[in-house]
Amino acid sequence: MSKKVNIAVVGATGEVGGAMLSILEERGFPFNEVYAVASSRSVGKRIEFNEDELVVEDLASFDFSNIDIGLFSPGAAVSDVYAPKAAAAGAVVIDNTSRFRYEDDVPLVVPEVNPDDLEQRVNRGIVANPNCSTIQMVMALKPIYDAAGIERVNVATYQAVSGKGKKAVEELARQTADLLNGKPVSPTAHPVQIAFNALPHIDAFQENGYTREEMKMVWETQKILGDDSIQVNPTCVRIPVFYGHSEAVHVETKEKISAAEVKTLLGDFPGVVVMDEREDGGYPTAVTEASGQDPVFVGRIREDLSHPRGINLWVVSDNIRKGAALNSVQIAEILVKHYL
Ligand code: 3JN
Repeated sequence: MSKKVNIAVVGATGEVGGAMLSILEERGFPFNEVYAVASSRSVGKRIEFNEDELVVEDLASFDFSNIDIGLFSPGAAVSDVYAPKAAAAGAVVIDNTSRFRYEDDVPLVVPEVNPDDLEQRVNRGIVANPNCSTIQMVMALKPIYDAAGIERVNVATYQAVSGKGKKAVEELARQTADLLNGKPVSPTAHPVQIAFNALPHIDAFQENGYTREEMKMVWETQKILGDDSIQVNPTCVRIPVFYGHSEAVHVETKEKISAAEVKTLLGDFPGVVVMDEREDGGYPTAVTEASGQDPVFVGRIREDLSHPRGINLWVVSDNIRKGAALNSVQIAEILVKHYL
């Protein structure tokens, strides 16, 4: 990478924005200037970056004409207004919200899976970053899809509270402490008590009985793999874990594939680490493997007892890193290398 670019991180004070800044630094991203941008509430806050400090600037008045890449994670309603403005000013926006994901002329990209879709960034100047639960699942599905085809995916997620933002992280810590101290709790960030509990409810309920988080997994898996015939049946569950989503994924392939073949394919796939020993701790977990790390970890790879072409997987990854900030920075790296 020779060129150096100007980056604006929009939503810089949030969980994902903060991780975007750390990851730009960690990966030696070829930036010239980096700007921290957020809503007026956060203007003037200071964020440590690259042995210096960034002072948060106001999104409402920020001038994007000097920006090459906008890394956006401010919430869908804010992206709705500001991503097109930034694109019109000449920046390529990588948007981490659901606002543009389902629009036909906006590419939805996981760099290891469908990097060539980035060609379509020219349509609107916007690239969409998928939902965290989808990203880690398609990373595990892609090599299986290429080798054996996929008819159907049944998935149950076990999602960390950080997916819901900083207030949800704080609420889990506070509720846990309060309950252990015999104090009552009243939920605010989560719909019901999250500490010592599991909630089958992430994002809004839809008319078909699924939640929007579940439908995101359906729509996004089909779009990223470029195959509307793949059937996806998700149940998304919030659990009292801080960082790292886990998923029990059951795949029904078109052609028979053995667990051993799947293990080899996944082991060779970039960004995936197979951890699959049939012993205590011989599988990945959110706390012991995923949290703070880059890969998507896959374990418990086994053939389905109840289906002739079924494969079971346990897929774990840091929802803030590969599920959001890292995936966006990887997209930015490809843009710099091949397109800008
Ligand atoms: O809850 C999670 O674990 C992931 C949540 C993602 C999320 C939360 C609020 C709004 C999104 C997303 O990225 O899909 C959105 C949204 O942009 O719709």
